[in-house]
Amino acid sequence: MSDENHSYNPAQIEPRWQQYWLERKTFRTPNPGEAGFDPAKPKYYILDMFPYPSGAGLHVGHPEGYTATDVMARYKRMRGFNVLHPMGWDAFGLPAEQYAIQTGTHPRETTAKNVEVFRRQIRQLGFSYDWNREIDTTDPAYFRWTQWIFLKLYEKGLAYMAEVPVNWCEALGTVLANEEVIDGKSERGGHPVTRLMLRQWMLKITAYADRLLDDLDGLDWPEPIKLMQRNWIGKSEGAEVDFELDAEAAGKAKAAGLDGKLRVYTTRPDTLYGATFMVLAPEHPLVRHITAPDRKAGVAAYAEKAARETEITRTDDTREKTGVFTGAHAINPVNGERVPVWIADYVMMGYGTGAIMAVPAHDTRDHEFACKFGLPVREVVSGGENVQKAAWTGDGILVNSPEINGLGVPDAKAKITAFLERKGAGKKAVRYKLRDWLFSRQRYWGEPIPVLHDVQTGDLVPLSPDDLPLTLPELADFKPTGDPAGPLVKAKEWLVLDHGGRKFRRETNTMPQWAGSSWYFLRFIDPRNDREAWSKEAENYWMPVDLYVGGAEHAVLHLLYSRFWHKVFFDLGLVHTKEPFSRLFNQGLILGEDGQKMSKSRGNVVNPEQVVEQAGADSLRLFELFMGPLDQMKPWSTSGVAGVRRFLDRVWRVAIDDRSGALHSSVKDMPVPDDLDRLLSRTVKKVAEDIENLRFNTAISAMMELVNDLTGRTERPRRALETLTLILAPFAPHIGEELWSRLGHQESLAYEPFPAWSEAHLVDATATLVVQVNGKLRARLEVPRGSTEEAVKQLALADVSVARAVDGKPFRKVIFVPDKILNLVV
Ligand code: ANZ
Repeated sequence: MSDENHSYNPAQIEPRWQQYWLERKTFRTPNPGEAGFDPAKPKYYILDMFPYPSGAGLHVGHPEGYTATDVMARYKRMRGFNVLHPMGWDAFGLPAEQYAIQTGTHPRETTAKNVEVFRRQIRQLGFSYDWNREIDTTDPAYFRWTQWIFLKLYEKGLAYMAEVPVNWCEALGTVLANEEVIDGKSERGGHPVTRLMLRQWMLKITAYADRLLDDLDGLDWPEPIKLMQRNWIGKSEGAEVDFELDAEAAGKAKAAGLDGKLRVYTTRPDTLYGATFMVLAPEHPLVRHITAPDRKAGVAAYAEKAARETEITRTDDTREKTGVFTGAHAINPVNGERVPVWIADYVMMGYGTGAIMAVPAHDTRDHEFACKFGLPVREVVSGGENVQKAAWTGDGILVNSPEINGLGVPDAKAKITAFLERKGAGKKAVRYKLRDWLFSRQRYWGEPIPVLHDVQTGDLVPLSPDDLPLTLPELADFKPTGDPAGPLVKAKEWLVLDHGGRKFRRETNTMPQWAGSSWYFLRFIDPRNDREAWSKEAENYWMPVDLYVGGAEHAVLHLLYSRFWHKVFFDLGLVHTKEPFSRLFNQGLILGEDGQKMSKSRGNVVNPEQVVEQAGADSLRLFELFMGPLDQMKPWSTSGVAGVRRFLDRVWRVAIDDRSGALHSSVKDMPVPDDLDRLLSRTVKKVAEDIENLRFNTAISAMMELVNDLTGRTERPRRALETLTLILAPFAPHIGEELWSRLGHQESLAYEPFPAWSEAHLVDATATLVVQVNGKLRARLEVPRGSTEEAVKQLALADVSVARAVDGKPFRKVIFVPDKILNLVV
């Protein structure tokens, strides 16, 4: 016998099984109608948020979600499902472009290289993706359909161009969507963002606001994500109220062709009697006309300053209130009171009507404003302590309000709104915070927008679907031009074209990063289709996604955009479900060993490749899930990895003799003893249920207990080891396949049925039986379940207190209820 070491060696077995799976296409998933497709099986579509292939490669946060979905995918295959489990690359994006600007390397090259690294790293972890379905959003064969979708949106009037206030990021040389601006800075890079009016492409997501809101109810999604979407859509119900301008201001407004009315939006029409002044957004079109001559300079200066501030700054409630009086007045429609009209930057032009009635007694911002400028505060809802000191925003009974005195807030709202409607001075209104989606970027590395501009007429002419894909022109210099045209204007030949005597200029803005990911889950179902984006048949079978796992940071970006597109597809008859993702799960962030967020600068980043080298992919996978509940934030731990590695060493040793490499001599073809059989049933059931509920850490603990038990045995029935191998395999598939083959199986275990458990085994083996003598409790006995009356009687009489009570007397009557009670009457 050689003294070669046959202990568990992942470095040897893991690459071999990865090769095996790839070569045999073990995880290839046929579509309906294709060879090998089994229509009798139910389907399960399980999706990861596909990564942006950054230059830094994979970090340990990626495999957390990917391992979770992989366990589920492998488990579902064993439970007899047709499983769709694909992977691809969300590869348009700023980093590759910025690298191109610095180095001149074409983003296509950088992207291809990064994809290469990601693919290798992901394959190294043994995920069971169907690599035949790999997609790349930057591939013309893919983005041709992204452009096709854009044409559909355009056709439906959902894509339009408009002069809009935008978030302009000087450092990035592009505009950004509201969702991409966080605290006044760009989401990527943290650069300052300013406001500018530009003509841009917009998508009419607001037309879907109600459906995006209502359909959240039916989704199995984490509540915090649903709440964030609800808040982002921000539906509010209230009233529009018209205040007449006083005669002088009204005259000036009318002379300028404007209405002599000041329309406000309020969610609290019940407080109308408490309106003591009005505030207009500084950009409000009335401002220029109604401002008194002696106030014009001050008002203009204030407006100019406000225009330069971002919306985020302006809505920051902690800032001290500022504003100026216009000199004009308006008339309150319910009491004829004359109130002053101010401008202030806390009123936004883009929300409601860009004007408010200020009720300082019941609105905190208005209260601060009134205090600062000495404006009156009038209580109209009782319940506050002293509204002169602080606004009362809660419920109460209406006071100082002749039409509605004595009513509660909801009744007062309804009554006053009806009153305004009768007077023709107002009506019910609904508002949303959601804005249309700014869809153009001044960038190179994105999907070209397939539209031409007629140079003479300025008309927009969409390309024909037959002209797609419209590919990117080659450029030598990717630098932003600093103007709204973007770098594509540099492609002189690509830019202009003559057609039928007309001269056209191509649209030079590209689509945002989010375009390709708004529909990729639909391409996965039919990725090589070159006649359509996806076939109806494939869509009917695979959609919706049954489980979607990814980070919570996409709550109001990708997860809202893709729901929007999906609803458009639904209206076009392209998909049969209203929602794309039935169940969503957010994995928690993995922190560095120091408990801090991983970052290059802190030097606490864990590289999965190194972990694989030291402990093996199966250990990495197990540890990713053993660390704690999937949805929680948790720190990395090197000793934790070593711990799960020791567990796998033990798994190996219960089956394999590590001196010879043969099956361990304790492994026997023998019936499974009763106690072990019960433990097996309990473990299998626990693991199955935990997987279904994404509670992987407790499933792993249960398997550890089973392995402890097996380690302590000198005889290990083959069936017990096979069961262990099969339930462990979804988590640690390499060691799973290796043991399975060493246990004598020729085929991969990927499609072996998941072990069954027996419910009968789950009930306790023993029962606690009560023994009475003449109705008096004398003993409690632990007996094997199903013990006979005779056996129980023997046991009972052996008990001292029972024997004493019976005292050798004959039984007059014996009452016996199996597993429950023995009553001896003497
Ligand atoms: C009078 C009032 C009295 C208000 C009161 C509130 C409390 P949501 O719920 O977010 O829709 N508002 C309206 N348009 C605005 C704008 N363009 N910029 C800033 N604020 C604006 O909030 C609607 C409320 O926000 C409206 O109701 C209005 O103030 C203010 F005791 O009107 B309210």
